[in-house]
Amino acid sequence: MGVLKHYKELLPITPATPDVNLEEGCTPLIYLPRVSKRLGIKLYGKFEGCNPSGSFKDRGMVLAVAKALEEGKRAVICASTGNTSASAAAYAASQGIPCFVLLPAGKVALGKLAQALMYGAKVIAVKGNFDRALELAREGAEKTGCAMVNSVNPYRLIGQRSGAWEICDVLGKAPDWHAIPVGNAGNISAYWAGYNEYKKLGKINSLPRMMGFQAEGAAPLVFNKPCPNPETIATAIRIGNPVSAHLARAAVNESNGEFNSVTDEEILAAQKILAAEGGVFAEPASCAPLAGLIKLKGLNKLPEGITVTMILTGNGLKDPDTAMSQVGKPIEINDTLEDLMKVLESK
Ligand code: AN7
Repeated sequence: MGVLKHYKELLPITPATPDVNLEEGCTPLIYLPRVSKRLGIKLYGKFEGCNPSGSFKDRGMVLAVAKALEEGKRAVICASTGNTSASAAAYAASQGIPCFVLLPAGKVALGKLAQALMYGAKVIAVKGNFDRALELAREGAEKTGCAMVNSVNPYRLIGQRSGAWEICDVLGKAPDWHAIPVGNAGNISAYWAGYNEYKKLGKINSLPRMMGFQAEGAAPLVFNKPCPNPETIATAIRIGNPVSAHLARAAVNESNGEFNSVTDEEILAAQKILAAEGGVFAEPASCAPLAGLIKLKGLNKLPEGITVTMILTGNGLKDPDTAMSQVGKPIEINDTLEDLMKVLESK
């Protein structure tokens, strides 16, 4: 039914809020038996890749675009490592308003670029990194009156709280740990706010430890200082100066959580494990939490038997290039049964 309808009572919806809806939300919370066994925990992946534009961004974008229209704005603008732009472009298309997206040139996964272009956004490749593109987008929004739909827009984070509500609605409780990738640091902040709201409403009686994971080459929250030249294969979280750093720090401190970093190699290994032992194909950034859990297990810092939800923030199909560089090629055969049998009977 879409996030705005599903959680109408918990969102700032007024009679004047337009009914924007791409049937986002209600994504599957998938129990992962084989990966759980490997880690000695109960592990669930919330597969945000099932959202209409293939990432968690749709939860907040639907509200941000609805409120922009309600406030009389007639165009949206954002900077993005890819998923925000795909989501903004999709909702703008559904409402028939222009969308401008600023991307770090050459550093956006192919599927995300294809999406923004197909949805009809004006796509601007900035010769600079995401952090610089975000500064430019903010200035452009101020000068033109376009609605800024990055997570500096408060409605983005309010809509993203719905992920936490869904987890609690399905589990009937909060998880022990909430594991999540951290880039611009909005999502971890939104989830923490969402869990707290549910606790206040008496829908859950405990709160999870918020465990944030960053790529080692782009880990300003782990190393406690901005990273001027962020670099990682997980381009979605190639961010050096997160706008919601203060909120994310508060979430981790208040929940007795942690920030940890993982290497690109660990991320790629985790992506393969999630696919080959979990049956779920998530993009590299989304696999930072699993990489982190594996790392913590190796350090004897993962308690036995706990319930962990990890947020699989984006669909693996968005970044086919990275995936293909990690796996072998198909086995090519002549169109004969003899050739086929050779393959089927080989060890
Ligand atoms: C798959 O699209 O910042 O910590 O511009 O695409 O809330 O930023 C994407 C971020 C994790 C990090 N996983 O979330 C953008 C953008 C995926 C992402 C994150 C992003 P935040």
